[in-house]
Amino acid sequence: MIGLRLTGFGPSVYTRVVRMALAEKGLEYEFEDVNPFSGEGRAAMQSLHPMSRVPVLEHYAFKIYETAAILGYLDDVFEDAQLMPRGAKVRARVRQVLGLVDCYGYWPMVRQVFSHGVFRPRLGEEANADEIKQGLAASVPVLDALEEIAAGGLVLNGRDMTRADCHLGPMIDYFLMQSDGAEMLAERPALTAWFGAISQRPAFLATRPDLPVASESIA
Ligand SMILES: N[C@@H](CCC(=O)N[C@@H](CS)C(=O)NCC(=O)O)C(=O)O
Repeated sequence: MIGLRLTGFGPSVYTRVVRMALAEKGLEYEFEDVNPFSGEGRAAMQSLHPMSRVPVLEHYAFKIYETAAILGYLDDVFEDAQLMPRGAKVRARVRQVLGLVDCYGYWPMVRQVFSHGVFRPRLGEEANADEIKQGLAASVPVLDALEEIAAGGLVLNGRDMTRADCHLGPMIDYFLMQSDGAEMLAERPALTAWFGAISQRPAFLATRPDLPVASESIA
């Protein structure tokens, strides 16, 4: 036992980011599944996270939240299979991708396009077509920025696994489940090649959430 406990939510992309990093590093951990979108889950998360968000990592008595900080902690404590490469430029690119994803990518790609275009309909919940439209429009400059970075070859190259791959992979996986999202990715060759490579990795496949299938809809 190495004292790692992750509190997260099955379908959550940020939870999967951490799970991918743990899998890439070959680390075992206990998993506590809490739905932060439910009243009960929010209440349960309050003692762990001031905003009742997931994921939260505990390492014995040390608790850390914010996904980028969690990945950094894992690399610092468990030095094998580093997800932060050496070299000023490549490290800057890794951090740039994390910033882009957190500040500009997560909301439109996941909370607008995926949630309203895929997840809510599968759950039989109400979805809003305007959210999808706005999310797709807001995703364009984010995808363009990521395409330029991927084409540069330092990170998102499908060869060297980094924190940037873990952070972005789960979000693109969800974004592609919406048909317009898939078309938008197909128009960007460097990102398409990158995603083709990382989506074959055992850590990516082993952490893929079990989403409700359309026929299971409760609508
Ligand atoms: N900045 C946080 C974001 C975490 C986050 O937004 N997690 C989502 C699930 S993917 C969540 O807990 N959402 C609950 C809510 O919005 O109330 C991080 O990097 O960990």
